[in-house]
Amino acid sequence: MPTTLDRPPSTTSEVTVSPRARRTLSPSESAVKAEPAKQTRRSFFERYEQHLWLGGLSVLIIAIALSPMAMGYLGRQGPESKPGVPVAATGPSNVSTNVAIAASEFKFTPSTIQVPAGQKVTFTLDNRGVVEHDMTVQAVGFSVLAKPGQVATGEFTFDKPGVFDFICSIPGHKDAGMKGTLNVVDPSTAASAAQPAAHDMSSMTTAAAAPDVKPLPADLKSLPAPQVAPPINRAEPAYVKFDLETRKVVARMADGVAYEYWTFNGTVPGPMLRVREGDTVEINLGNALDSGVTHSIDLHAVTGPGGGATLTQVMPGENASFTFKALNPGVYVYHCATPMVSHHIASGMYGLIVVEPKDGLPKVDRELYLMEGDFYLQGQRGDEGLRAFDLNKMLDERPDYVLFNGSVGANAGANAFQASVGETIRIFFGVGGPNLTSSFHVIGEIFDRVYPEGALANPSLNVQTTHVPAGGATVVEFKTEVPGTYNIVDHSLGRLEKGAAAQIVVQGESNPEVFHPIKSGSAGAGGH
Ligand SMILES: [Cu+2]
Repeated sequence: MPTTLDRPPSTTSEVTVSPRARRTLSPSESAVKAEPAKQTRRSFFERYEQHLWLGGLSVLIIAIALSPMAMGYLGRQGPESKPGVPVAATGPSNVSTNVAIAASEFKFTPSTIQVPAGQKVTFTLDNRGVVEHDMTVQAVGFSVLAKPGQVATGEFTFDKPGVFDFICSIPGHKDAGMKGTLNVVDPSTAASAAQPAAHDMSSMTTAAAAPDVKPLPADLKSLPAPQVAPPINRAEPAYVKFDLETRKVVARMADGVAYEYWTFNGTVPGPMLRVREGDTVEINLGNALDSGVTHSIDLHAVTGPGGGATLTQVMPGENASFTFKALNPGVYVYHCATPMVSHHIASGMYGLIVVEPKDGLPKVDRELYLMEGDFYLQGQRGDEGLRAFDLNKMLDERPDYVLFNGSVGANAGANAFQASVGETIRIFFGVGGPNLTSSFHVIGEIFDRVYPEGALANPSLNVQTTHVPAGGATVVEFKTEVPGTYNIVDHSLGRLEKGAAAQIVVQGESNPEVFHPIKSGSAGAGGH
C-alpha cells in the first residue's frame, strides 16, 4: 500500500484498498448509477476546474463565515456541498459502526461523523477525486488512504467518547478544505450527544489563527543552481529521452527563511530541457517515494492532452512516461499540473524546455537560464523559520517573495552571473507564476533582440522591457559594451523588495566612447 509522510503510524487499524466498483459496471448497471458514472467520464480539466473552484470556495467559506454570497452558491450545489458549513446545516449523522466518506478536491462528504465508543468502526473512504486522498485522525493515529477512483476501508476502535478533527494529511489538502469533525459518543447516550456545532466552529477559527512556522533546520542551504542546457548541434532529428524526478527539498529561500520546495530534479526551476524541432522526445517522470504528494508534468511544448499531464499523474514511488514530437520551435514552460496546480507551482515545480528551430539559434558567447516565481509563506514578512505554504495569500495573489531561480540572491552577489565586455549574452527567461506576470528588464542595458513570448522567429529589436506572462517565456540577447554590475529585475519594482533581482558582473576595459563618468554624486551607487 502506498504511504505518505507526516502521518502517525497506525497500529490499531486495518486498511484495505479495492478498485472502485463502478469502473466495471455493465451498461445496464451504470444506467442505474448514472450520476457517479457520468462524473468519471468528465475530462481531467473539467474536473480540475470545478475542484479548484470548490476548494477555493471552502476557504472562502471559512474566512468569511457564511456571507450571503457563499450561502447563495451553496444553495445551488445541493446538499452534497454543504459540509464545511456548521453542523447545524447538515444535521448530525446517525451513530454508526459503518461510516462511508467521499473524498474529492478538496472536501469530505460528510464532514461531520458520529461513531460509538468501544465498538469496532469500519471507515470506507471513496476517493472520487483525481489525486490521492486520505482520511486521518491524527489524535489517535488512524489513517486510511485511497488512490483516485478507489475505495479503501479501515477499522478502528475508539476507547472512549471524545471529539476529534479528521483531515486529509496530504500536504495542502487540509488547508484547502479537507477537514471534518468526528464525534465519538457513548452508545448509551448517543441521542443526546449530537450537538457538536459549537466545537465545529471554534476548531475552524483556531486552525486559521496560528501560522505554520517551525524552527529553522540546521545546515540550511540554498538549492543548487539550475544549469543552462548546451546548444543543439544536429542537422537531423533525433530521439531524446529525459528522466525527471519530482522530489521535495527543504532549503533556504532567504536568510533566516526556509521552505519545503517541491521540485523537478531538486532545483528551482527544474532542469532546462533542450531539443530540436522535429525531435521525438521521451519524458520519463518518476515521483520520489518520500515526496508525500502526487505530481505530474505539463510541457507547453507538447501537442497532446494536458501537455502530458493527463497520463503522468504519478503517486509517490511511481513513474510514467510518454513521447511527443517537438512540432513547434520556441521556448516553453513546463510545470506540475496536479491539483491544486497553483500550490505545486508555488512550491517551485516549473522549468523551461527549448525547442530549437531546425537551423538552430544564432551563436552567442554566453547563455543564461533564469525563471521568476511567486512564493506564499505562512507568517509575517521578516519572520524567521521553516515557513509552510499559505493558501490564502496565494489565492489573494499576495506573495511574500518574488524570486529569480528560487531564492533571494540565487544569482546575485557572490552568485552573480559573470561575463566579459564584448560578449553577446542570451537569457532564456520564463515565468512559472503561479500568479504574477513579469516586466523583464536589465538595468543599464538595452535588449538588442527580444523573441517575444519565446517564439523563436522575427525578434523585436532594441527593447527596454519585455512583458512575460505566467506560464510564458522570452529570449533576450544583448552585447555587453561597458564593464560593471548589471541588475536583472522585474520592473514592477515593488518585487525587488521581495527578492526579484539577479546580477551580471561584466569585466573588461572601460569604454568611454559609450559611457564616460565626468563627476560622480556623493551618495554612492544607485540602480534606477
Ligand atoms: Cu506537483
